[in-house]
Amino acid sequence: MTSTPDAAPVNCELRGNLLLVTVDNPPVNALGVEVRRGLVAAIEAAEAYAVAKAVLIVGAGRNFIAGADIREFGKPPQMPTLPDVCNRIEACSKPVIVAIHGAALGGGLEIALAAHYRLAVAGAKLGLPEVLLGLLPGAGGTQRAPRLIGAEAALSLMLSGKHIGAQDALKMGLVDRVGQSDDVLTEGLTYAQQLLSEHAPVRRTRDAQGLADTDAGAAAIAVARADTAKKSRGLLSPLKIVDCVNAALTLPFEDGLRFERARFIECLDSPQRAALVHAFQAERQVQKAPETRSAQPRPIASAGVVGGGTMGAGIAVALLDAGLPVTMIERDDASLARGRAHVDKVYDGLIAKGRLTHDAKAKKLARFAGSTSYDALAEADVVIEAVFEDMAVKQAVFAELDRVCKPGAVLATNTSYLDIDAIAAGIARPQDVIGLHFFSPAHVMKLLEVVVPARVSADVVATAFDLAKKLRKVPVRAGVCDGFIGNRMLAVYRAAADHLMEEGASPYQIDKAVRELGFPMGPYQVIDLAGGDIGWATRKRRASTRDPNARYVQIPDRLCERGWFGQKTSRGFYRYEAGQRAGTPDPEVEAIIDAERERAGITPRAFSDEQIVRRYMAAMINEGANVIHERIALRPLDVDVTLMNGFGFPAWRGGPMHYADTIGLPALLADIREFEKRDPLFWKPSPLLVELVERGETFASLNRAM
Ligand code: 3H9
Repeated sequence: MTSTPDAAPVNCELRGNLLLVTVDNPPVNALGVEVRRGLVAAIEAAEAYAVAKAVLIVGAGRNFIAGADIREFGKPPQMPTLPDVCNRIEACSKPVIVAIHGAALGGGLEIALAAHYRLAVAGAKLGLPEVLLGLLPGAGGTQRAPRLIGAEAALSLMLSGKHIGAQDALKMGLVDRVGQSDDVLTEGLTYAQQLLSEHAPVRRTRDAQGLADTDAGAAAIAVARADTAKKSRGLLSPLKIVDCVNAALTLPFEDGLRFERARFIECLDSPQRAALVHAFQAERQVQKAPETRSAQPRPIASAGVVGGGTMGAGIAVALLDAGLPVTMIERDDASLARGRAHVDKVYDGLIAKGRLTHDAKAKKLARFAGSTSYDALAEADVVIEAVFEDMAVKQAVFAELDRVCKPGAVLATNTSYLDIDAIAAGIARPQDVIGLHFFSPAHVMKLLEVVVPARVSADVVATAFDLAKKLRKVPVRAGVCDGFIGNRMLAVYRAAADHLMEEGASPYQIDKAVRELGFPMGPYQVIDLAGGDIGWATRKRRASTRDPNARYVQIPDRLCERGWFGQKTSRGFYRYEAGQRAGTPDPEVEAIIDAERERAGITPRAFSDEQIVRRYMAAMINEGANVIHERIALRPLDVDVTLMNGFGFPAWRGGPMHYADTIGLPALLADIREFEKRDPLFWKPSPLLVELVERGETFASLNRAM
């Protein structure tokens, strides 16, 4: 079905003895106030027309209904509310049938649950993903879903936020029928006529018996409660979902609805909801880089990867998973064999976890080829270089690519910090050179920094965004500078952590404070995981260009000099017992830190966790502001998406720039000015932060303005 631009958001049409109600609110038929009013009016009309014997609700365009309109959250409520709409549908005295195609999510599925009969066609995606937005299904979903499909299945849907297909929904009892074809209107009309001819009665989900076995319900709730307490650290809505299902089990329907409404409003008003909705919207905004509007992407049907190390292999897997044929180049047979082995290992890991079959692996690998000759890349549409991080090595690779690749091929580098303008300048086609900065493991991590050098043509940038979509990555447009967006910020906030450590906080306290903020790991756990030798090599390489007046904390070097590189050597900032990934604090490390403090002439002092977090976050945000100020990132939201998708920043805090707005920019600037008194070289307030404070504005105002 297609939608017309000025159509009313809900259209009613009599089709014989059936009232056909079409929700038509592009792009995703969200349940904004006009749609809610339209749906109530449609039900009233159905009640009023004697000729209408039943109601069929469908969605126009690509989806049934994607849920409540998230743009209305945080604004004054407008009547009718979505629970009112669902209740009105359920109360209708004539059978209400929904026919679902595309997304029936959140409030969209709640509309379906309130209807009396449900059909879905192949390709339908059903789910209650509110939890991912810091919410719970608040239009009766927590009360109706368990009654319809039982507490366990309902909890699983609501706590995971996952989408399920039509067949699974049928098995679960979420829908009554799966259409024979994907023509949702025809399927819906046929089903409705059949129900009418059978004199099918009005059948209300509130009366369904999914919770009749109260022992099974109570057991599912107990398991979910224990699991949620463990897994959903810091999150507000998951436990409330469990409470609501408990209410469904223990309270009459109307009371359960009231209970749900109160919990929903608590979630709606929480900063977590604001942060998670920001994260959702920001992830969509980053896809719309200026070049994606001004230029057409080049076609990408085949890819090459230069380098078969961990990064190259991960990138190859990401490309293979996107269905592309991939050619890997290595300098000799032994290196190529290692590259293949890396790719194999990734897939074997998935097979071991039951996420991939041997057959599927074989099919993917049938598209994988390796060569020691660059000539094998002659037909590739895109080549991604992932060789050793050294300018001369990279330039040599690009000279080869320039020699062998066909005109128009996109030539990408996966460098983490080298000057891509310099790489591009070395060859005859700088307009084709771009940065595609993947994060390790490259086939898993969602973030892809699309680094845009000065001379690249717009269609190459558009191609990079198009490729990111194929790879199911979240692309963020970044400018060229040392470390681009993410690693540049990381260098600064890690340095701030080192300063704290040298001044008296233990790495264990810093890690704990950062974890409590919501990060999965603290900075020293991350170093131990990645390998301390990586940062050490970079520090040594940069030693000659470092500002001799800048503060340099030597503690990490002292550990590396002992060969303590982290998990892989069983010692780093932590000690790791054989086979254990969790480390334990190491008194010898603490002694080394003490000695270093003494050598640096620092008398250690105590820090509270709050002081640690304030300083750590101030460093991160200040550098984020610099990155925006220098146009390395387009907007604050690009920084947020980068940190959330590549650096473990908790989505429920919305990224560092959103977080900065929540704590207030004047307070943040005051902190930075205070730190500046002790270390003016490190702590220079970002001009953008100063400007925003002077104007009384927020980072969010910049997201809106651009
Ligand atoms: C809820 O329902 C609460 C209720 O329980 C209780 C209430 C009382 N509202 O993702 P796309 C926009 S909470 C407004 O790129 P796709 C989106 O921002 C809601 N706008 O497309 C984008 O805008 P733009 C529970 C929305 O095809 C455009 O649509 N529902 C909404 O890749 C296209 O989006 C959810 O959490 C919305 N609800 O994927 C579902 N959804 O063009 C959230 C999307 O300006 N939505 N937009 O950038 C999705 O998961 C995906 O959008 C969907 C389509 C799968 C539907």
